[in-house]
Parts: sequence; C-alpha cells; structure tokens
Amino acid sequence: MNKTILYLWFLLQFIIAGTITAQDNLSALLPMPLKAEQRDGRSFELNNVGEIECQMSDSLFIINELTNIVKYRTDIELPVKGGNKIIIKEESSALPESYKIDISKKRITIEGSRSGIYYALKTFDQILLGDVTNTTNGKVAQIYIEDAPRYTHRAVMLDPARHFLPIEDIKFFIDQIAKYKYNILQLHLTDDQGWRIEIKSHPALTNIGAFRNPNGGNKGPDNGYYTQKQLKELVNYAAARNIEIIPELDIPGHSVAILAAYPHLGCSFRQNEKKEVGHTTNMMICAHSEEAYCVYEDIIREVAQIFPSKFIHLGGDEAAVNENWAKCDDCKAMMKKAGYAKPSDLMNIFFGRMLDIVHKNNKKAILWCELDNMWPPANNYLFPYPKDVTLVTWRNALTPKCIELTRINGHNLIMAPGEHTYLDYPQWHNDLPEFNNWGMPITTIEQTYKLDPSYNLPAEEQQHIQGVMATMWAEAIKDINRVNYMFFPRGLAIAEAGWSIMQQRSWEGFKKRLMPNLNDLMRSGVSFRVPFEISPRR
Ligand code: TNX
Repeated sequence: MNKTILYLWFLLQFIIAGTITAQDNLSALLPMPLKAEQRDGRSFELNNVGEIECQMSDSLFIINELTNIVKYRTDIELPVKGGNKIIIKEESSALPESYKIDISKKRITIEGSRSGIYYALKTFDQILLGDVTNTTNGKVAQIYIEDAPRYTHRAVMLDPARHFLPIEDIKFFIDQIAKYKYNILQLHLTDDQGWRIEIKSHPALTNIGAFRNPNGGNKGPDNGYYTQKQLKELVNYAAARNIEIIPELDIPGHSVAILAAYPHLGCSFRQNEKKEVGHTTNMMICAHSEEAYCVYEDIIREVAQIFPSKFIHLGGDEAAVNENWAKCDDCKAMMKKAGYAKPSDLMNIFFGRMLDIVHKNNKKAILWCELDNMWPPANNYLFPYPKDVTLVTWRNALTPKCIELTRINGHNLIMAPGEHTYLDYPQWHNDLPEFNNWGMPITTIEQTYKLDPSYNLPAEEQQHIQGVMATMWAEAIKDINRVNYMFFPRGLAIAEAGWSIMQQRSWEGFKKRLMPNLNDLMRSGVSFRVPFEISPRR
C-alpha cells in the first residue's frame, strides 16, 4: 500500500514537473521562433559545463555574450568543470539570421550564420528567462529550435532631430531592441528642429543647425549633434549586435535646420524671412538652387563614408510645395521648361538629381511613400519614383494603395503604417505624450500587434514587401526614458510582426509571452509602460 502511494506520488511529481517545463520553455520566446519543441529526458546542467567550443571570426564577443547571459540568469560562471559541452558552430551555408539550437542531456549545439548565432543566444537567454524552475537550479530542459526571420528588414526609427539623444542612450536602446531581433536602426538625423550630424565640409550645419535653444547647452534635448567619430563607433557597436544603421536626411521639406545655416538654399522669395531652428516651419529647399545640389553632394559623400549600409534615406515627406515651389518664380520657370502641370512634379527633377548623387556614392535611396504631394490624380499617373528606390508606407489609410502601386511599379516596400507602427501615438486614454496637438489616434498594444506586414494579400501580391519599421517620432519625446515608455511594450509586438510567420503568432500567446519579458525589461532598467489594460484580471 505504502509503496503504491509512494509510486503515485512520484508519478504525480513527474507529471507536474513535465507540464510546468512544457509550458515554461516557450513562455518567454518573443518573437516566436519558426519551430520550437521540447523533448523528454533529463535537463542539461550548466553547472557541469567544462568546455565552450566556438570557432568564429568573433568568438570572443560571442563567448562573452553567452557567459554573460548564463551569469545574469543563473549566477553560474562558465566554464565550470564536468563533461557537459556547449558547441557553437558558424555555418557558412546557413541562411542569414537563421539558427538552430539543440539542447540534449550533455550537450548544447548552436549552429547558424554569424547573425543567426547572435540571435540563438538571444533565444537561449529567453529560454532561461521563461523556464524559471529549471533556471534557478542551473538546468535547461531539452529543447530543439529552428528559426529564421519572416522578413529581412526589421527596423526601428529613432528621431534625435526633434529631441537629441546622447550616444550612450542610443547604445542602451540598441541593446534592448537586439533582444527582440530587430536588425535595423534608422536615425532621422535632420529636420526643422535640428541638424544632428557633423559634416566636415559644412560646419555651419551643426554650429547653427544643431542648436534650437541657444541658451540650453549642448547635451540635449533641444541641442546637440553627433561627431563622425561617434557615429562610426556607434555603427560598429550596432553591427556587433546585428543592427545596421541607416541614416536619414529629410529633404526637400523638413529642412529648416539647414536653411537656418544656409538660407540661400531655399526659394529666393522667402530669403528675407527669419529662419529659426525649430520655430520656423513649412520651408523647403528650392528645386532650382544649384547650390543646394552642390551642398548635398558634399553631405551625401560624407554620410556615405560614415555608414556602411547600402541605404541612405532621403525623406521626401510632407513637403509644403504650395508654400514654396508653387510661389517661386525660378521653380515656376523650371516647371514650364520641363512641361510639368504642377509644382509637385518638380520632385522628379529634384530627386532625380539627389538620387544621382546617392548612386555616385554606391548607395541606394529609401523615401517615405508620399501619395499626396507626388501622386498625380486618378488613373493616368506615372508613379514618379525611380525604380531602385525603396519606399516606406506610412500615411494612415493609404497603405493598401501604396502596396499596390509599389508592386505594379517594381519597388521594394517597407511597412510602417500609421495605424500600427507609429509609436509616438498615445497608448491609452489620457496617456503620454502630453503634447498631442495633432490629435494622434490612440494606438493600443493590441492594435499594434494586429499588424500583418503582408496585409493578408495573396503571395504574388506581397513579394516586394521587405519588412517593417516602428517609428518613434519625437516632437513630444524628450529623452530616452520617454522613448522607452512609448516604445515598450508595443515595439515587441512589431518585432514579432517582422520576425514570426503568422501561423506562429497569436494575440493570446503574445500576451502571455510578454509578461516575463516585461519583468526582464524592468530588471534591465527600461522605463516601459505597464500595459494594465491587457491584464487578465481587468
Ligand atoms: C509625420 S511620418 C511625419 C513626421 C512626424 C510624424 C508625427 C513622416 C514621414 N512624417 O515628420 O514626426 O508624422 O507622427
């Protein structure tokens, strides 16, 4: 009798342990991998790891990441002693960013491309984060994961033009987004409110353009710029974490900072107007200004040398054509000569020349997809963007049209639809940002999660979609804590939209997997917003 009870007790323990680990191993995986399964059998013991075998070009960095993860989660300093082994193998034939993790009783094998291995470590970290019972005992359940991203372009855009972010804060942010397998950071470096990048051939750009508040010092939030040296270092810092930095210089609108430094690059009829960084608005670079093309020749050359990315983003959004080119005699004459019907058609010439400069520097351009200013009405339009331009869809409600037109005209497209990815929009009623003077709609985390970057289109109509971008516009976001408050946790929903296939995604699953990650973000000192509205108890 006693024996039977004892047997049943053991059986019960076994079942409980089994169900707990079965749930827990996946409970913090975010974004959800392509394939993740738990196997039966005894756990791998980190306390018995005698060897880490790693042959890669940057083994030191990778081993350091791994040992830091294990120390942070379990307090164990690897390697210890014993027969267990961790093997990390870089596979030249593996698809970019793909990886496999195979955890058995005595061996953990991690394989993949360099970037894949980096992501494998991030996934391994989340396995330890989620499997609390095992982790506190220095154990890892037997798990097999095969993973690869749905999209190649998984971006976050930061906007230090509106409010300057010190380099150290950007590094902190990079560390956080790397956990969720973002691979691109777009920096919006110029706008009406500031010019944030040192250009050695034109120092006035920063001497004047980087200072919105002349009495405010040079550490932000209104003032400040990055030196080329700092940016090169940032590029390397990001690259080690598989993040590519894409610079954005916004032209021909959003350009008061450069016009404050060089007023003659604007249309001549506005020459006598005072141009104050961040105070004057609606000004544009003149399509007729030869000097503007010359100055941008220098700027783009220097920018191309700082950032190894093949892309430079040149903005192209919200150009106030009617207040500038439409009233400018030089532009009107240009229009007439080219046989154009409307001043916005001058974008063809303007971007034609700017893109020549981009190409000369062996780069490709990205532009915001503008259907208002650059879109001739009705059916008989010529889509005005040169073919090799990648476009970003953003305006609320215009995304379906953007997807269709970019497909028909052979452009690559990145998805940043305002309805889901505009993270400057408030997350809840009466929540931040307190400065919401353009009446931005509430964008809840659930609304953000609803993004399917393919817009559920048939396969043949979405081949040109390259990925997603979360945009963190910062007119009202003054420092990194505010950035983090607006970005987290919604940025995790967009990370999953960019990485995971739809079959692996579900709102209910995401909410559960979010909780341990919020706990972890708190431990990392990230000032995220508590999404109280999705609590099961409310
Ligand atoms: C529109 S999105 C803009 C930005 C603003 C943002 C505010 C885009 C290409 N242009 O300049 O910061 O709205 O939500």
